[in-house]
Amino acid sequence: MVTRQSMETDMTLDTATESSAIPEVPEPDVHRWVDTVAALTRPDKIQWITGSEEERKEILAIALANGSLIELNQELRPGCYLARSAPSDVARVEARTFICSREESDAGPTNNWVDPAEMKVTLAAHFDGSMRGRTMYVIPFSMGPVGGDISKLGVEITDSPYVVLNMRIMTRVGDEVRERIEAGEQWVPTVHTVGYPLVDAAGNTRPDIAWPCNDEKYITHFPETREVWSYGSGYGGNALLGKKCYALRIASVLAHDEGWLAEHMLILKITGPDGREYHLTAAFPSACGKTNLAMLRPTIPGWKVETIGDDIAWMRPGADGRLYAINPEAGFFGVAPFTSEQTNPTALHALNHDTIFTNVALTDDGDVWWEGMTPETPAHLIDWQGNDWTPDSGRPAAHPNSRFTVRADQAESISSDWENPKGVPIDVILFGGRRATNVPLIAETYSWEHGVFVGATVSSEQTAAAEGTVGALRRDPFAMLPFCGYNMADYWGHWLQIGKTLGDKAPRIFQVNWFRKSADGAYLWPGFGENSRAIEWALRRVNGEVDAVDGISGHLPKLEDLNVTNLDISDDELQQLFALDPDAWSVEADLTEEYFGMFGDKVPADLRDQLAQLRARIAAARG
Ligand code: OXD
Ligand code: MN
Repeated sequence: MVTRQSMETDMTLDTATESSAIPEVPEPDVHRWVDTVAALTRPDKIQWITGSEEERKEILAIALANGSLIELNQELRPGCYLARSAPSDVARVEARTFICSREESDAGPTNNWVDPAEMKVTLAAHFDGSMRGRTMYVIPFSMGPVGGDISKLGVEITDSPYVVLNMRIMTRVGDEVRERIEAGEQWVPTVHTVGYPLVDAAGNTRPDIAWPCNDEKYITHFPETREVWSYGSGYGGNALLGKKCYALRIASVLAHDEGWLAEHMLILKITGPDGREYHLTAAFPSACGKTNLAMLRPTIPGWKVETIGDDIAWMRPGADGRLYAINPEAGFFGVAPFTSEQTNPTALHALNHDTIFTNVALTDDGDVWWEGMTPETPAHLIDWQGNDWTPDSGRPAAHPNSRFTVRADQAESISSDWENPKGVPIDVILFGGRRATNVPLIAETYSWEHGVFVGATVSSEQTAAAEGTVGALRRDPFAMLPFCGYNMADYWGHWLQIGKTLGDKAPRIFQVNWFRKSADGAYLWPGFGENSRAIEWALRRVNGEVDAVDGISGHLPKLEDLNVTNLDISDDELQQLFALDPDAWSVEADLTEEYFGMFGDKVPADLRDQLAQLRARIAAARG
C-alpha cells in the first residue's frame, strides 16, 4: 500500500511552498500541519516515525555516526549509549520557558508571559529555515497506553535523532498513534528544533556537531491553541516535548477545562501484610528523591511497593466516583548522580541494558560512572565533557543533572497495573518538600481544602534542575511551579472544585518531609526505604486503625503508632521530627499571607479561610 506517509518520506521539499509565518491556529489535519511546519523550517527530508525496531536501529546508526551517541561497552551494558551535551545545554531553562496565553493574567505571576501573536512572530524568525540540511522527524506519540481512558495523543516534530530515540523510550510512538490521529482523535501539536541548520539561506553548508543547539532558547506554550514550540535546546524537558511541556503545562490547561488533573506526581501501588492494595500519588519538587520513592523498597516486613510512575500522574474521576490515575509516560528520565545500591538499587539495576545516558562519566572499560554510584571513585575517567578526569580534578565527573533514559518496565518494581488503561484508584496523596525546619515527618491534613492549602504552600530548597541560588527556599505549589500552564491561583481553585466532585470518595491528603534537621544540622530521619514507615501510618489512618493527635499543621501520629522497630532513632529525635513551634509557624503563616498576596484576589476564599484556621490553631497552641 502506498500511503501518503511513505510518499512524504521521500519527498524533497523543492516544490513545497515556503512560508515565514506560524499560523495563528495550527492546521487540524496532521498532514497539512506537517506541511506548514516544513514550509517554515525547510528540512531536506521528512520522516514519519513508525515505531519499528528497524527504524530505531537506523536512527541509532545516524546518532552514532555523527557522534551524538557513543557506544558503551556492549558486554557490560548491552544496548546502552552515552550522549554528551553542550556545556550550555544541561537542564530545563525556566527563564526561557513561556506561557503565551492571550491574557497575561491567565498565565499568572509565576509564569513568563508573552502575547501569543508576538511570540509567533519571534518564533517564526527563529524557525525560518532552522532545519535546513537536516531530516525532520514526525513522531506520533501517545501519553498513556494507546487508546486508554485517560490517555491523550500528540505529535512532536523534531530535527534531533537523539530526541527521537529518547521519545521512543519515554512515550508510545508510531503507526497506531498516527492512524488514530488521522481518524480524528484529539492530538496536541508540538514542534522542536535544535536551532542549528546545516545550510544557510545562501546555500552555504557546515558540518554537523555531536550536540547541536543554539545559544538562544525558547520553550513556548500556547494554552488556547494547545501547541508547544521549542527552539534551541536538545536537553530533557526542553526537547522531549511529551514530558513537561505537554503532560504538565498543556495538559494542566486541558485538565482544567475538562474536569481532571495533570500533576507532577509519582504513582505507587502498595500491598499491605493483609493483602489489601492501596494506590498513592505524591508531589515533590525536583531533587527531593522522587525517583527513589517511586522505587521504594520498604524496610518494614510484610509490605510490598510497586512502581506505576516516577514523575507525572494524570487523574480523572471514574464511574464509581473515585479518582483514577495513569502514568502518561512510558519511561524514566531520571537524575543519575547518587543513584546507587544504597539509595535506589531498583533504578540502578534497570540501567543494566537498553539505556541512554546523558552527561555521565565514561570509565576506561567503556562503562558509566557518576558521583555517588559506588563507594570507591575510579582512578581515571572521561568526564561528561569528554576530558580526562581524576579524583583530584576538583570538578564533578558526571554533570549534577546528568540523566538516564530507560523504559519503565525495565524496573523490577514495575507494577503489572502500570499500563492499565483505566488507571488505578487513588487512596492517598502526599505533598512533600525539602524542609530543614517546621514541617513534621508526616501529618494528615484536616480536609480536602486543607490538603489543597498544604499543596499550595509547599516549599523546597533550590535545586540544580532549576535556576537560582542553591539552598534558598522557594515556594513550589503542588511541585508545579515551573509546570502549571495557567494562573496558579486558578489551578488551586480547580483542585478545590475536583474535591467537591469527589466528595467523600476523595483520596486523603498528607504532608511529608523527609529532610528535617536537628539544631546542629543533622538529618533527623534516615529516609529512603525507611520512608515506608511514614506511609504505613498514612495507610493505617485510611483504614481507620489509628487515632491521631491534632496539631498546628494537621493530624499527627501518636508516637507509639509510628513503626520504628529496628530503627536507630532516639525518643528525642522522634520528638524533634514532629515538633511544632507556634512562633516559627506564625512566621510561616505570615510568609504564606505574603505569598498569597502575589496572586491578589484570585486566591480562592477557601484557601484564605484555611490560612485563618491555621492562625487560629497557632493561637490555640500558644494557649
Ligand atoms: C524533572 C524535574 O526533570 O522535575 O523531572 O525537574
Ligand atoms: Mn519532574
